[in-house]
Amino acid sequence: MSDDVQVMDADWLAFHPNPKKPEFVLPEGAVDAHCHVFGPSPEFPYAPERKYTPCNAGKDKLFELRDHLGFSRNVIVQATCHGKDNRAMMDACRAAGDLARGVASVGAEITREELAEMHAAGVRGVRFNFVKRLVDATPREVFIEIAEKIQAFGWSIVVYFEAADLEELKPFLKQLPGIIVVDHMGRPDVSKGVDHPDFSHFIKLMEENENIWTKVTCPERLTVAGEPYDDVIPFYRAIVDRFEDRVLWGTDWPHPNMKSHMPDDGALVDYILKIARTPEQRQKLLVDNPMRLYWA
Ligand code: 0GY
Repeated sequence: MSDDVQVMDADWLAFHPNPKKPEFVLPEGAVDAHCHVFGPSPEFPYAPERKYTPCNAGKDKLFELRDHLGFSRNVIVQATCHGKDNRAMMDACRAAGDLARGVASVGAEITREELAEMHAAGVRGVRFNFVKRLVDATPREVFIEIAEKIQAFGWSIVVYFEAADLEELKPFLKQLPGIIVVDHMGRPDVSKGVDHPDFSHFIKLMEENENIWTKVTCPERLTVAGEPYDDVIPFYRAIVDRFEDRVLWGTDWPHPNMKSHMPDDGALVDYILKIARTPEQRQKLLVDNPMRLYWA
């Protein structure tokens, strides 16, 4: 497949072309702790095994957005469309210098030397993905092996799964060493309401395991009601109010796989005021927590 065809093949919406300037002035040193870079494909081709083809969204666009929104730093998370080829993410981290960190996808064959090279580029974590529409299943032993290998580097682990899979995954999550960051609060089904046992189980998991953090991200993915995503607010508040030292926030730019609605990233920043209601919570969510996890 030629690169041109790949881009023409993009099967999800392009990111917002001109996001608003947020009214919420972010605290000094704020970190966008969940975002991606895609391609550009002529330089960094997409993985043959990918489940979707994104539009190109390279590092220059990401850094432009960072500055426009008022963030100081990015944590660039490897997305499935690039598979285990972490070059685009690492290139962006290197270009940003100390202003970006990365989270990689690797296989059990990864060597200590390769991990050291990633560490030098700014990588500080790996991502384990369990979302069936995004990846083919990886045996748990492989993840355990990777988790053991990264301990020498002090990295953390990002896990992505959907609410329905939590019960089955729980014993495995408890086995993982170090800090575990759950993407998008484990993707609760917000139509079931904040008091549904599925979400209570997620809260309980965090209560019982102090090494488990979460990202209070992606209202545009979790909403059922649509903009302005008010139906997701109670979920975020339930987490931020209980675990203010273990939460992260990010734009999720360029919003992979959004097929019918593309959020305005400036409006997403304003939404933070609804989910972290005190200046202290916002300082922890946007600065102290990500700095402690990724820059310490
Ligand atoms: C996200 C969400 C998604 C995709 C990926 O790696 C990915 O492809 O993370 C999704 O489709 O829900 O976290 O960006």
